[in-house]
Amino acid sequence: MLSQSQKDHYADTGAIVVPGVLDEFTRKRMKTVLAALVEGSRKVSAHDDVYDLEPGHSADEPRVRRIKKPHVVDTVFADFMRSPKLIAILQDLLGESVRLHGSKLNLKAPHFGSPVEWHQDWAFYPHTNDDILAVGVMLDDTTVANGAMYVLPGTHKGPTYDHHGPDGYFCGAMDPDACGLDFSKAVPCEGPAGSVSFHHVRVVHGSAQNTSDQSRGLLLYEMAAADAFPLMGVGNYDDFRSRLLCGTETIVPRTTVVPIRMPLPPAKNQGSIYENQTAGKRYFGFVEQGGKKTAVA
Ligand SMILES: O=C(O)CCC(=O)C(=O)O
Repeated sequence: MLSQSQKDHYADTGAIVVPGVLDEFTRKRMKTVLAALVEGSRKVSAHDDVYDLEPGHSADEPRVRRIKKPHVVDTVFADFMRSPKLIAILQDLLGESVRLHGSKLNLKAPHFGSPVEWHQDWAFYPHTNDDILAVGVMLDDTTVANGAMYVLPGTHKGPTYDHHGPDGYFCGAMDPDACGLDFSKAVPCEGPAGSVSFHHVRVVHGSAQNTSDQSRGLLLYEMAAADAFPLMGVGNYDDFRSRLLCGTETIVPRTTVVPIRMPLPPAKNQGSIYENQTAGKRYFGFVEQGGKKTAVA
């Protein structure tokens, strides 16, 4: 459960980091499962239903940037999202009834882990109300050096920014020059391994390349109040219902006045946020090395 000041901080800024939510035993199990998955990626040469691969991935040097839907891939990830400690925090922030929208595990390997450009998750999956957040489980000690996610406090109360590229197609990234935001005010979500960040679906966030020699794993669960219905449709209704984690299901959406832009026409580069964002302008796509700006693929 959260204290009142933690709840207030989330309401004011759009994000909080709570240490010690993931126990050490489960974290080690997750790391073991993850190591086996990365090992298994040696047999894979293109993105598929499980793997999103870094540029330069090969059988000799496996480079995985995302495990897609980890809650479907291994029970350790499915079990943790139902753990009482996590559910209690979700109910504090979203209400009694909570449904999983989706999950992903973003990996940033030492020195080449891909950046994620500034965006709002809301631009990808608008709903009938915005009682939705992403849970970020830190599988490693997480610092700015190994690619901690940054959030721009208070932006969850502002507009929904344009996430379309110059060709008019959705690209999952804001134009850092046109949006008028001061990114120097962004705050990193840092914490020791086992900490968990919670960020509001509308808060602007992104993360830089991992320039350190420490890996950074971030297990993300997108969680919605059960009465928030996705405007792009529920897809398979049996699957939708099976993702209710606590409380009671409903077929009566709660609608609130929220700024919405649809992610349409769909991104030309499908597959993952990394693919979508290749069509947009880059902010994090450069690293400073020895005073020189170097483009990151
Ligand atoms: O991995 C990260 O640092 C950011 C993840 C994120 O924002 C996303 O995948 O939508």
